Amino acid sequence: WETPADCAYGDILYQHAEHIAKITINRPEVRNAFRPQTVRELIDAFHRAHMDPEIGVIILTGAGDLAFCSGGDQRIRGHEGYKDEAGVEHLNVLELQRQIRTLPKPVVAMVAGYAIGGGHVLHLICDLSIAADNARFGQTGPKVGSFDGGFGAGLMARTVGLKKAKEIWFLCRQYDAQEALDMGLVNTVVPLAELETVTVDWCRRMNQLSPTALRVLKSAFNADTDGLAGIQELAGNATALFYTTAEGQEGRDAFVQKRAPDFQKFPRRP
Ligand code: 2NE
Repeated sequence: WETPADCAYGDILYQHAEHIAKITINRPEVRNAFRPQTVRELIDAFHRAHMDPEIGVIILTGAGDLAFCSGGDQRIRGHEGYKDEAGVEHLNVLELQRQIRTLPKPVVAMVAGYAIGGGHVLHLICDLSIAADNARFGQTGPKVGSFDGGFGAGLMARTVGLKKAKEIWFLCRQYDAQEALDMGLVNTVVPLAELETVTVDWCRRMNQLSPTALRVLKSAFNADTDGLAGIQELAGNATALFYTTAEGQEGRDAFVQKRAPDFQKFPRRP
């Protein structure tokens, strides 16, 4: 993995290799809990990977073997959110969730150890989750006076079914990697020592495939759940593809050349 020279983060690491970006939450002393700064940096790093035409797939992970992410840093939880350096309170992880969900490249959660609370929702939001055999999953919200009633509840129910999603939130149990696999919460479970090799192998496979097909499919999977915003995402892909056609370009050219467009030459397909 290589770190770009202009990449100086405090709470995370950004690395890339072979058209894959790896974004690592780097706060192992608190099981990779996030604070507003962590989330700000994650948003910046995901934006970087999104905009980089050399990157096809993104891995999200946590530093060390003990945790993927343990959610919001409870030590700096204030009155109505997580306090930043200036004392402003945030729930900016919700913005990060939407970003991961809508950016048009596959995002893979590489999970060793705990994915708990808001950290559990982060892996849920990722397109694929690869779990090490030491991974443990669960929500703690009702135990620590919190909840995620957005994707944390709705997407969870779509992923594991309504009864199981309610169990996860209402009992605040932890589930091991095999249980997570059995309920469809992760895609595969691998020995801890093979976690990165397998994850990179999956990323390489996706990078062999059509980026446009993956892009449109990702937005298609969001479309019904996300309502008009989901349709906008899917339709944006249709617009971008239409722009590449002679028919789309005829409208632009006619405007620029100050003439009437000639759409008669284009077929009315059945
Ligand atoms: C993650 C877990 C299960 C790990 O347990 P264990 O036994 O392996 O480690 P330990 O000793 O609990 O934790 C190690 C150190 O990390 C800190 C601990 O306080 C401890 O610090 P020291 O005692 O060594 O100083 N630590 C761990 N998680 C932390 C956290 N989230 N914030 C601050 N410090 C943390 C176990 O540690 C655990 O259950 N952690 C708490 C999980 C949790 O409740 N997360 C918040 C859920 S709410 C949320 O994330 C959220 C939301 O619901 C809605 C919006 C946004 C966020």
